[in-house]
Amino acid sequence: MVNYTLGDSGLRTNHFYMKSVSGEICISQDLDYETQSSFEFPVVATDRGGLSTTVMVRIQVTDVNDNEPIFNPVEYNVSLRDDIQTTTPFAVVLATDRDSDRFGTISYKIVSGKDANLFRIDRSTGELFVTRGNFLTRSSSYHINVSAMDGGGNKCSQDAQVTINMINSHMPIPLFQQSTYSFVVPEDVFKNSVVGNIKAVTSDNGKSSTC
Ligand SMILES: [Ca+2]
Ligand SMILES: [Ca+2]
Repeated sequence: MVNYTLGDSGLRTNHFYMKSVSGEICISQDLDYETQSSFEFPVVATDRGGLSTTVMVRIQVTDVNDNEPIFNPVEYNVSLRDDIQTTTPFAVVLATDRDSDRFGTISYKIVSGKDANLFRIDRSTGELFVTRGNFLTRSSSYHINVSAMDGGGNKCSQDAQVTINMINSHMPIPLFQQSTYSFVVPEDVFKNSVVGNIKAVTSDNGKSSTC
């Protein structure tokens, strides 16, 4: 007769227990691939005489599609010049999904909105485009909803809402002086301290001014 027990690190996982007579390893706590995808621990077999031997057991958890895509942010407010090209993305929506591989691969789709046919979306990148050149504005703003679905068919429970505000291409718009800004800040900085300064420039009547 042999008695089976979990070794030290096996006891620490709390996810498994051992049936001491049969040698069956059983689940004692919910598994979550996204938190821990594999376990490794020793199992000790001891005979009646007190002699024992140890073997390492490795358990691989496989992923299931238990997460849906989530938009972050859910609301987008973008400005669109009426001279935008059909090949230039004017905004990007972003959803994430904690699952791996195809269960976490997202495809985007415009699902509703007045005048939704004026816009298209790259289903894999989430980039938004206009569907025709010389984008003549009949309205000062548009609203579309975008849905996200993963490769296993799970849909986001909340669609992204995109508000598109039209800008006359003849009107100057402010431009940042740099395309990116990086700042370094110590972790013990006091509240209300200035982290950095960003500046945009606009051109009014041919003159430049900061704003
Ligand atoms: Ca998923
Ligand atoms: Ca999963």
